[in-house]
Amino acid sequence: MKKVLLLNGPNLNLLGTREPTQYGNTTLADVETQFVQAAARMGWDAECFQSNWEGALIDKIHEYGQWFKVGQAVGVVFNPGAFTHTSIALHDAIKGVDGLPVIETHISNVHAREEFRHRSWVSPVAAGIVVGFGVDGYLLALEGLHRIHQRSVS
Ligand code: CA2
Repeated sequence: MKKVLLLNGPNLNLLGTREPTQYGNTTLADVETQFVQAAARMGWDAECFQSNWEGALIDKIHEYGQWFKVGQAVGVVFNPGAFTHTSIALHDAIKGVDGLPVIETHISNVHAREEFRHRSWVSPVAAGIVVGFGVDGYLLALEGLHRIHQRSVS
C-alpha cells in the first residue's frame, strides 16, 4: 500500500481548542481520523505527523522524498502554519526532494488576513495550494493529490 503523509506545523496541535472563529471547532485528532479514512478509500496508508519544530518537519519531508523515489509514497498534504511565511528552510527541503508532490493547505484564507500572511515560501515549490476551506481543505488537498497520482500512472 502506498503511503501518504498529513503534515501539520506549529500550533496546529491546538486546533479545535482555541480561536474557533478563525480555525473552527474540529480538533486535529478529528482531522487526522477523517484523513486516514479518506486515504484508505483511495487505497493509501496515511501517516499523520504534527510538530512545532521546523527541523522535525524538514526530516519528515526528506523521509517522504525517499519513499516517493522508490514508488512507495504518493505525496504530502502540508499545513506549515506560521512557518509558511518565514521558512526558507522548508522551501529548500521541498525543492530538494525532487518530484515529491506537496499540497500546501491552509484552514483560513490567508489572503484575507494580515499582510504578513500573504507571503508564502512554500507556494513556489508546492504542487498545489488549498486555502480558506476550513478543515475540509485537508480532504480537498488529498483529493488533489489523488488526481495528480492518477495522472502520473495513466
Ligand atoms: O490557516 C492556516 O491554516 C494557517 O496555516 C494557520 C497558522 C497561521 O499562522 C497561518 O498564517 C495560516 C496558525 C496555526 C495556529 O493554529 C491554531 C489553532 C487553534 C488555536 C490556536 C492556533
